[in-house]
Amino acid sequence: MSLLPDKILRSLAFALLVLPVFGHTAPAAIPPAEPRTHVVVIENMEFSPRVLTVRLGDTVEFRNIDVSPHTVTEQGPGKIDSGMIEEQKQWKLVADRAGTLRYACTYHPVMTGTLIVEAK
Ligand SMILES: [Cu+2]
Repeated sequence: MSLLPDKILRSLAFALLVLPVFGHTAPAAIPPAEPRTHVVVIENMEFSPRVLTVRLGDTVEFRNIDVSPHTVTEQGPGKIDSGMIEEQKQWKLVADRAGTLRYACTYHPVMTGTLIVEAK
């Protein structure tokens, strides 16, 4: 019986010394990726890249380095519209909706692009 308190003490020591270590070294869940910023260049009447895949929460910067203004305007029922992006200007879109966004330039409907937003 005289060993019992000793055992209890050892168990306590184990709990106090070892468990916190385990607590710190236990494999953590992979943290969600930090939001990123992607760039779509508008040049020579084209969006480049024409198809871009991003993750929910990412930012897409449309950078117009062309010689004329353009827009990024969602096709279909969507409402996303940059309005006029003048030469040497940019417009940023935060991807806050998962799915496929098809867009075109209002002034030049042949200019099209696709943004694929993946859920996290
Ligand atoms: Cu255009």
